[in-house]
Amino acid sequence: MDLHEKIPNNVSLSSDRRLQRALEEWQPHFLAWWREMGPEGFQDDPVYLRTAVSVDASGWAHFDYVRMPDYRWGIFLAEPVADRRIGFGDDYGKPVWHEVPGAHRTTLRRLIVTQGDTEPASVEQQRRLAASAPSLYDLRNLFQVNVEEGRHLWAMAYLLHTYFGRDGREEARDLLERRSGHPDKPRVLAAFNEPIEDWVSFFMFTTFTDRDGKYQLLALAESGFDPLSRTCRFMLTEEAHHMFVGESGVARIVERTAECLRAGREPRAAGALDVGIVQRYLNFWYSLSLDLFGGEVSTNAAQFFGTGLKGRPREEERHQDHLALEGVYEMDVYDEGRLVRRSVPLRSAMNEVLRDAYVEDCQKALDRWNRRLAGTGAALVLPSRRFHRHQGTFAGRCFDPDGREIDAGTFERERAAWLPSEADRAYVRSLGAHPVLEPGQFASWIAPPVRGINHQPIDFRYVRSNEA
Ligand code: BYC
Ligand code: FE
Ligand code: FE
Repeated sequence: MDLHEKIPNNVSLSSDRRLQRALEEWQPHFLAWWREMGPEGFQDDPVYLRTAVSVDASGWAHFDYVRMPDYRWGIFLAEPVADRRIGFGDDYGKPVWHEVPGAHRTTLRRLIVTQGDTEPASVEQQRRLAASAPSLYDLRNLFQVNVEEGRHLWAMAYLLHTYFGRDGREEARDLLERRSGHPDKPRVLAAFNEPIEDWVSFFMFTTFTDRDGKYQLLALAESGFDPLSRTCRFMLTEEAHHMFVGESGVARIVERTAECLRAGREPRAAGALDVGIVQRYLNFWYSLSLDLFGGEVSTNAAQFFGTGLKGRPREEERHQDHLALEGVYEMDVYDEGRLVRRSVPLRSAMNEVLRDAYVEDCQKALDRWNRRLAGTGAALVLPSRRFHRHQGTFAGRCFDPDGREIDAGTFERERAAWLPSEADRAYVRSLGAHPVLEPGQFASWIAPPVRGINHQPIDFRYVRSNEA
């Protein structure tokens, strides 16, 4: 582990002078991007952050105060697996690639760029949230997520620089040029161009959109291109915390709501959120996140699988047939305007296979939230996968949250019942008009966490702001 290098890494960067120079050239551009597009405010305040110091499962993290621009962003790959073999697709059983196979170069680069693009995008989306932070604890968690997404960007920039020559360098620069929501140079995937202007959105995003990240990373961790696999395996260890932030954030919101309901109080009268508004934010971010899996039937997905570049989560344990040439997936798709049942060749249905695993995982999060609501008569539900979709076979049509097709006029009339309205957003904004920055204090709409970070007390000074 070279932790004291300019770029901390476990890839022996110092033995490859050319690569080291290229990355040291990219680094100031990254820092300039962070200054411009990273969190607004608090850049000079010490934040109690976790930094990667080793890649083994037993305690890779080190906690200390650090100013965000001084964060030790580095390049960390999970340890190699000896004699690893390609686990699926046409090259099943052959040794994994340590260099980019020429025939798959463009496809692979595109996958890496798509993954890499989401990381800085999320930082950009979340950059104004500090001004409405519900507590120092939450502020710190936001910044932790932000610096780690920054590190995920480093991970993909490393692959582009190391394995894709000149065009890789250009792609790595472009990752710092696109901007979330920008009319001329937007981020690649739709959900990453949506603003995240309040903390309810932030917690829903880290629950649902970071969870897409988990599933995409699980699929890429299976890749026959070993450097990508190792990179994604280590990223997954960081991803778990992002989903914890989201899921526990919503759980704490719901906790407050449930307290009000049990006491026979209207949640809004106590400065909390009613179940309806939580459900509408959930509907919005869940449906956008479903879109991130791509079309139900996809030749791209078939190609990713066939070429051994992107597999299914835990391919070896979960599946017997690693070629997936014979199986079919039964699904409803639109054909000439009519919904019909189709047997889709399994390889072309890989996006849906991944989406299935994701939906199941999301349902578990909802079950945990609903336990907090027990006894109140209220519950949260996942809307139908058809609801509010912009990619795939259901895009361009209207469905209610139960999945019944409706006409566009009905959808528009019901929109405010199903998706966050301007009034909802205004209400949530009003709750965050002032940040709560006193240690141990929490905004009215969110319960304190059960415990602090890294065994620290809940009223710990997680961000040492406003200090001389
Ligand atoms: N928005 O064959 P199709 C994360 C495009 S999140 C806009 O149906 P495919 C994170 C598609 O590119 C994980 N465009 O889909 C989370 C294609 O374009 P072309 C990110 C979309 O290609 C929180 C066309 O539609 N990682 O890490 O099988 C914070 C038809 O596509 C969208 C990855 O995504 C969309 N939602 O699947 C921070 C992994 N969906 O070819 C980080 C890498 C589809 O017609 N990416 N399109 O020009 C992939 O594996 C695939 O590109 C996708 C799309 C799964 C995204
Ligand atoms: Fe990430
Ligand atoms: Fe993440």
